[in-house]
Amino acid sequence: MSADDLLNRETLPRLAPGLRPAVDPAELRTRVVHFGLGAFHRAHQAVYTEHAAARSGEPWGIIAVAPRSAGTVHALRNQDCLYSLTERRPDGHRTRVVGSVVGALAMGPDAKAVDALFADPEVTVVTLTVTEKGYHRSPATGGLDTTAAPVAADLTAAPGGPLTTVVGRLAAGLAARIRAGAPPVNIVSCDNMADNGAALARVVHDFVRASAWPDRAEILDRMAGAVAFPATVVDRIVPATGEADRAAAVAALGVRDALAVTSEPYRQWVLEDSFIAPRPPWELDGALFVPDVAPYQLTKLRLLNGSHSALAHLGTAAGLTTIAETMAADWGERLVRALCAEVSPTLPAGGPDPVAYADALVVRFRNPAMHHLLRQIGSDASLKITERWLPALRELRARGTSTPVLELALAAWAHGTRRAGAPDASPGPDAPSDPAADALASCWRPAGRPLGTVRALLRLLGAMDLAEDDALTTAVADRLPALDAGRVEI
Ligand code: CS2
Repeated sequence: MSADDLLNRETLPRLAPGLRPAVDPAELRTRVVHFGLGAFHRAHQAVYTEHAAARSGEPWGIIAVAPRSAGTVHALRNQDCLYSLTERRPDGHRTRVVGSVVGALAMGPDAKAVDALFADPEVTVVTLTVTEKGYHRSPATGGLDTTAAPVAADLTAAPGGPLTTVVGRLAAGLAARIRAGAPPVNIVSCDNMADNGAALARVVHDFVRASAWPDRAEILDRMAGAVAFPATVVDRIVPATGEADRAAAVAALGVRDALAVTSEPYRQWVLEDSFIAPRPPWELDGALFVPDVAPYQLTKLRLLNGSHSALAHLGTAAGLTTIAETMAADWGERLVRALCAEVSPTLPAGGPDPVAYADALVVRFRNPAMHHLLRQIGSDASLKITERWLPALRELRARGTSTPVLELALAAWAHGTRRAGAPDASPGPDAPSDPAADALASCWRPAGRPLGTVRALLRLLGAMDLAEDDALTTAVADRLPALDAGRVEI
């Protein structure tokens, strides 16, 4: 065996036993369909499913569907869907191959095969990691934005015609499953949104309602008893894989792995106990099933993701590149603790203790073995900060509580929207990306009116109320000059 060989089922038996998967992929059956083939799924749900199968002896295998990236599908197939996961600890790392993915499909080109999966009675779980933008929610209503070009195109697609949105794909697949009388199915959102189950149910229902299907009313009616949308909280820090990570995987495995992923050692999955159909016994691998995930979800979104985004935007303004670098700066740890303290009064009872949670965050973010780019976290911010910062900001301001840390974070984000899109300062290759980048940049015209810009930016996020809050917008605008000079003042 040499480093020229590729990881696949043929080379797998030659790997040291400790590197091999917990299951024999040949013994698994397709019972879970996952949309979104990214590193996060491979380092999180795929691991829980692998352990659930290994510990229960039940053959839960995953077919992963890539909404867009046919390249990843090709690469996975080349490796018989095997890939390695390297857990990076401050004191070293541990690599092993994950074996729960048994097939990979590209949503467009493999539409027929995806249809067949929805009709398959053995498939009782569909999971999703498609990021906030995959839901096409209207910032104003939270419902499906039927005016978004890809959604509008899917709504008018001929029956059986190509669909490009995951929401449209799910709605069509579920409708076909219901028409065929196949058994109930669980649709599990694993994206970082409050009440993600209900958010997904809403856009799928909205799609059916807006469709031209003659039986749409009946489908909506029957969906209630045939489809569950449990809410879930997923947690694991998974930086995008870089060249150094791939090289480390070759060194550990002795074979090439184009799909290597790396993560922190920590992982957590909390799920609403409202499944309607068989599912992998993820609890055998530590997943928590609870009646209400909200306390966990809001703690995770507002403290972890909230401080992640704040570090990303402030760190970018200060010219830094990674989370570990922000934590090495004199303001990093203070920022995390101050943001957690500011926001924690908005968290419902019943979740983790916020002070212990902040302590744990500091340790996780400090992990020097992780190379987590601020660019990755700062991207799509117009969709992320509406989940991570604005609801807490709103609640605190309604109570008359001061919000200096969230104001600073908002100022850093606003600062970056100018840099990211202004015609006179075109974004560098390392600038975070955002689907709304052009609209955000246009809020900076005419130049020289930061207060008006801050208001316009908030309006663009659908936060009309916050845009009208003069004390808030003034405080945010007042923070801009220091950030323009690369200073983080906390
Ligand atoms: C991060 C998350 O990229 C981001 O926006 O905040 O991916 C974060 O690493 C995970 O949610 C941690 O569970």
